[in-house]
Amino acid sequence: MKKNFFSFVFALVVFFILSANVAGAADITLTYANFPPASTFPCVQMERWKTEVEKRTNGQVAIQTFPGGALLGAKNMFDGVKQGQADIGNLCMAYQPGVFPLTSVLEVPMGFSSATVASAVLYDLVEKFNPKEFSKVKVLAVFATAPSNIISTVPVRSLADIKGLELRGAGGASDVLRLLSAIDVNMPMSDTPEALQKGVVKGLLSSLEVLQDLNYAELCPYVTMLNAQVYPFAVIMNKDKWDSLPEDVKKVFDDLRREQSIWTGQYMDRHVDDALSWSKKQYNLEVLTMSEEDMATMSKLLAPMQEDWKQKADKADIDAEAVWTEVQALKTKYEATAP
Ligand code: DTR
Repeated sequence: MKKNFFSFVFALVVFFILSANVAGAADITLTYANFPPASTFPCVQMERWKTEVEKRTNGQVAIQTFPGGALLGAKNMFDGVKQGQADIGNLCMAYQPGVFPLTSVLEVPMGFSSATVASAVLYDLVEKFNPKEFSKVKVLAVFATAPSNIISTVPVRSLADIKGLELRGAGGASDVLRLLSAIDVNMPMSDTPEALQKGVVKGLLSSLEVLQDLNYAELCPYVTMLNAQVYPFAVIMNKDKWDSLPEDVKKVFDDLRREQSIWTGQYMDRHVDDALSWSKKQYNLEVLTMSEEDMATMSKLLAPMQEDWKQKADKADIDAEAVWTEVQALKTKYEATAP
């Protein structure tokens, strides 16, 4: 009898110690999937968001991050999050042409000066138009890369050099490559290191921070400045999971939306500069430009992309003219007063 009593007291003490520990741990754990390696900007922004969320919720929320496609890959990110295979995911709109008819407007080359400006424009655009393409998910952040340039294993000094060259792109970048008569090889960034290594492609059209983050500078001694389109990204959350969150947690996420979007653009811009300096020092990277005449010809060759986007948007029941006008107004505003 006495022994039973002591066992009971002991069990009670263990129970209280364990409950105290559990109370100290997070109440809510959310999974966050990302497709490229941890060194790249989509994952850097993911870790920054995780840190901020855990801090601002005083540890009530824990974020478990999965870089490198460990939970969801580039092309099944959107569906995977909608179906709840991950609570949160980071996707690149260019990897699923036709699925994001409104926000793909950013994939039309329009001379953005930076990722910061493009990200601010994209954020305001999503706020204003609340695109139908995201109606089944909660949007936690949107941002864009810096404008794309050619990173290559062979020197590209002119439009003639681009002709017939196998270059990798996705979405709007693929259209750019096709219109410039390159051989467009379409794939997500996560498949590109292998394609470059095997010589399947001679280069890619991308923002330049990957020279360092994916060590492309080792294989590619040349960059050609085109200042072409940007790639839009979104961080999305499963709708049911979002609906299940307590109000105070929702507020933390909502308060972070614009801040995180702009933070990512600013991080990217700084990092493009750093990666260029690093690549020049480490691998003697050569930065090439094309003649003014070729740049003017390029603008003419790419001009149809605007009309093409409008036609596709119209078909998706979007007021393309209104969206286009708004994008241009926002671009003018933010180019003048970078956030
Ligand atoms: N440039 C796009 C998007 C992109 C730019 N940097 C990274 C790093 C990791 C993943 C994607 C991207 C692209 O070429 O896919």
